[in-house]
Amino acid sequence: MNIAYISIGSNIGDRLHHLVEAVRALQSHERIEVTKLSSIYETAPVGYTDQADFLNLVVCVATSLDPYELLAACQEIEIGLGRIRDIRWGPRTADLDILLYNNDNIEAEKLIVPHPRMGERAFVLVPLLEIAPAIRHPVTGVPFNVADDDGVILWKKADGVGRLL
Ligand code: A4P
Ligand code: MG
Repeated sequence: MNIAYISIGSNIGDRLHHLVEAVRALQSHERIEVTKLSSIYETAPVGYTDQADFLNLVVCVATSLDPYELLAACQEIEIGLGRIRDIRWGPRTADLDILLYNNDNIEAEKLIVPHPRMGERAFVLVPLLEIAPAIRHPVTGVPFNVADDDGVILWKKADGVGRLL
């Protein structure tokens, strides 16, 4: 079984509903099991800043899918939740990014793992470190740490995968 961490963000409409539906869709995939779920954080937009605040969380999954199959599953879930890609880094109903997949280092055209921007993003690192406090960068071996958690506020404390769904 493979272990992956996935970051989920939403900043359009009923953000909590979109996160819950995304986690539910992952959990209901026959080759994915959600094993850990972080708290939900409300986060100021990074990159393209003229947009609403996000809700973000991170899940840990156990999966028999390979990384490309997992990416395809994530993209199907995004589409199912009505995601339309227009502005890069822009508003979205649900964005699922693969942060880590085992200790793999993947640099393909469609998939880069570890996610290239994860180390600078408090909206990824705060929830990731909540569920995986000892995690290290698989290539450098350096532990991840949050330099600045400004703009990341605890919004709903984690109470288990079963309770959220
Ligand atoms: N892709 C490459 N590597 C990966 C990966 N590890 N996981 C490719 C998922 N996708 C990966 O993504 C564009 C392409 O990235 C995909 O087709 C896939 O083949 P996208 O989801 O279509 O577009 P995007 O999300 O706008 O771009 P990207 O680069 O994923 O954006 P980011 O860097 O994820 O930024 N601020 C807050 N507070 N919270 C957020 O959640 N999210 C973003 C999105 C910006 N600012 C944010 C948040
Ligand atoms: Mg994305």
